[in-house]
Amino acid sequence: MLIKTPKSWALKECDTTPEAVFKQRRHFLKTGAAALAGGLAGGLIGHHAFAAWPKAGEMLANIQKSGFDPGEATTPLKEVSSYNNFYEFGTGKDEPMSQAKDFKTDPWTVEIAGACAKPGRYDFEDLVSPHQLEERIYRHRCVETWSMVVPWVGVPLADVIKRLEPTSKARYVAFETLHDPARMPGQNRAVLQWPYVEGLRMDEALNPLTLLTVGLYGQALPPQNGAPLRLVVPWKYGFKGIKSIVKITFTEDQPPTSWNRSAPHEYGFYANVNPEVSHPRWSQAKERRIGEFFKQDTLPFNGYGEEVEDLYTSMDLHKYF
Ligand SMILES: Nc1nc2c(c(=O)[nH]1)N[C@H]1C(S)=C(S)[C@@H](COP(=O)(O)O)O[C@H]1N2
Ligand SMILES: [Mo]
Repeated sequence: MLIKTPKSWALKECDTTPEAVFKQRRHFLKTGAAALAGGLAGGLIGHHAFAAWPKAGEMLANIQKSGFDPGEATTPLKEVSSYNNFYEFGTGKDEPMSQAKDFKTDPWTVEIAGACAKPGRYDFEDLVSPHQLEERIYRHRCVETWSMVVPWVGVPLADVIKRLEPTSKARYVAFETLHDPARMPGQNRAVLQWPYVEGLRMDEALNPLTLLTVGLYGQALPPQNGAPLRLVVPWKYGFKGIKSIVKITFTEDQPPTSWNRSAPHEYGFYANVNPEVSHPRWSQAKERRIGEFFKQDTLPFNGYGEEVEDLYTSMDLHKYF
């Protein structure tokens, strides 16, 4: 499709064009066509923060430190990027690192659908770049009882959602991972129903802790950690943190989630970290921090109770696990 109208922000530039602006405009011309072709509403794109989005392992610019820090030792990048769950690239913890090594994430578009005023196909940078990138050090607790402490980089999901203007019918937000067995070899096996899907209730999605994540340790996400765009929901088990997102849908009904669909009595929709509710096959009372020998107590809501317990006051968390 031919693009005739330049973006509104591109018109606002003054006569001196610094190199960075020139580069980001060129980048827009390269990638913006897909977004417009998909029906992007005018005026939604902010300024790109980058001439080109950094590749995995390259440093991200303009990251603001945040107050989110549990004050615990962070897990070395080497561990965070070599001990992974990402079944699209194998079920072994060491497989995603090797199998996702050449995974291409540029260009990357995200389809926005459902009950909102700004549906369409967006270049992922256009979803993220207008917002301030933040570093947030979060505890990361897997349902299999290992844990890490990770300095993620991202933007509050709430900021992005607000710009997409969900309607009053939007009670949930559904997320979908790329489905492309040629690029994701694990999808040639039916270990899960593909694509991987996840969901949050709207108030969970809007909670300030929920981070739409593009990096870790100041760098663009390595493929095995969900490049270029993943979710991080620190008070929930790790499987809610869906990786390599290509679609976000605002829904009226609770969306299906991969692990709940696969084993409903083992994995609930909520998946809040809860030391009092055992997994049918193991206790959730303790966890092993990667790199440490002794187990430690698991905290309710993974230690984020103050921030999130109001979301669940009227709910029986044994029933809604
Ligand atoms: N698409 C997709 N997302 C996924 C998974 C997956 O298999 N596929 N695994 C989940 C699980 S079980 C966990 S614990 C976290 C692990 O994130 P990390 O590898 O960055 O630590 O990713 C989650 N996101
Ligand atoms: Mo997990």
